[in-house]
Amino acid sequence: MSERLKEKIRSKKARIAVVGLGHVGLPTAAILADAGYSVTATDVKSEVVNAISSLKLNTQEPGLQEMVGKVVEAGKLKASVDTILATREADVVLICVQTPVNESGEPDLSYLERASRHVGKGLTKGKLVIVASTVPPGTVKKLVASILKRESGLKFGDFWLAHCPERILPGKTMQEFAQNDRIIGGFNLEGAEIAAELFKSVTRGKILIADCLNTEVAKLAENTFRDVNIAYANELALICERVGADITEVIGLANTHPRVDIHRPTCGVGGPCLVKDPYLLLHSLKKRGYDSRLIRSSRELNDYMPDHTVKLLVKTLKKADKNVKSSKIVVLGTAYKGEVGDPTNSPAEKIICRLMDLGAQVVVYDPYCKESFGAERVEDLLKAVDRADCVLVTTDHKIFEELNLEQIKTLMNKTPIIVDGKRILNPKNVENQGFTYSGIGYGSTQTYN
Ligand code: SAJ
Repeated sequence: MSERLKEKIRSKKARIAVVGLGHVGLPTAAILADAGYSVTATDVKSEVVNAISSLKLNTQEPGLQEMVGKVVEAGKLKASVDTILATREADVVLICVQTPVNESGEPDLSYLERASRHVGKGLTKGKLVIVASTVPPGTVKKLVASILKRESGLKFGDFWLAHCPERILPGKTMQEFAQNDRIIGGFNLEGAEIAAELFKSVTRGKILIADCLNTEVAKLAENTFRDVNIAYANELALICERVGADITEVIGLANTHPRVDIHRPTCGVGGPCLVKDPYLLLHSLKKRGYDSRLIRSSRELNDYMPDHTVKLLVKTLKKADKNVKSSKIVVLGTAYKGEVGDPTNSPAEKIICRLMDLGAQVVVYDPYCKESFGAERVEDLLKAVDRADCVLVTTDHKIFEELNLEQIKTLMNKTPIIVDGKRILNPKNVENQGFTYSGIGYGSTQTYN
């Protein structure tokens, strides 16, 4: 039976359903359709489905809009709200739904449960189900497998189940999907091998097969590694501020060691993944009577950085005899990271709210992201900085690295200040242009660049 499905996949005759059309599901559906498969993309939100059918996508992902247009017009991709029917007609089903955590850091697997129920109702013998979502350890073998069995009435062996977590970087999704190595976890080996056939047809990267428990933990390890690494960079930044060193130079020097790769410090970690994936792991550990102090304290330190940034800004204003209450502050960037328009968990939210609580006049400028978190949003940078006391960089969009400081200075109030929350500006350049420069991890006045 598995050979027949593998052959259908190899010949691109396999019909595919992709469930959940967020920043992973939609590119997945488009890329599989572009590879030649007939794909039905489903989502419970009719507005998401209509946006695809009418080609009115709300995405800034480079290349995605064009690819969706191409495959929809070619009839290779269609969108629907009916996951049960899509599953019934499919040979392979990919579940790409979100796995958020709630305020108290508990996983909210309701989206995955609902998707699994719908897939289960449409599941018949001989299909492969792949979970692409990032999940707590044991979720695929326990939660998903049991829902699929219950809803379909099938037993193991009648269908296959695998886990293939995404590693795509929003902003580079289309090329990363095609080039990254993939880890594929099988409920059993046969399921992993069939899933490998599918991904072989759409990626140039290596395909690594393992048990799905190991791939669940590996995916969480990847993102908690990044969060811990960023927390370490932030810890070093706080140290540099106190010892009078410059974190950017310190990391630049340390990373010349062949086996050191320290990430970049930040005014805060945002995005859909790094802020919640550690809690998917921590929560499952708590149930097992263990707490990872390292992962938890790293998350807490990263969550502290927006507060630290506000403290730094207030201190810098004070040094220039300015009071935050009567200051106009321009926040550059509400997207959670550079070159994207997504404000999900952006550190700018906490920073803007705090500054407004302190009585500052806050204006926001971000050409990628419409969100302003309650502050005034200005479409034009020069209007934003007009009569401003301080410019605060909170997103590392490339255009913020090339600010026309000379022009900006003429528009700002006297003793203009720049606070660099992403360390994307050169302190000496900024100071030579007549600004007071302050930044995360910038304690040094002895920089030589
Ligand atoms: N950040 C730093 N310093 C760094 C790197 C990142 O402060 O050195 C900040 C960013 O500014 C951002 C946050 O961390 O606020 C997360 O950024 P990120 O570059 O890690 O990217 P994400 O959150 O978009 O993570 C995505 C995730 N993939 C998907 O959502 C499909 C995640 O699962 C991936 O592991 C990650 O890309 C990746 O690096 O591939």
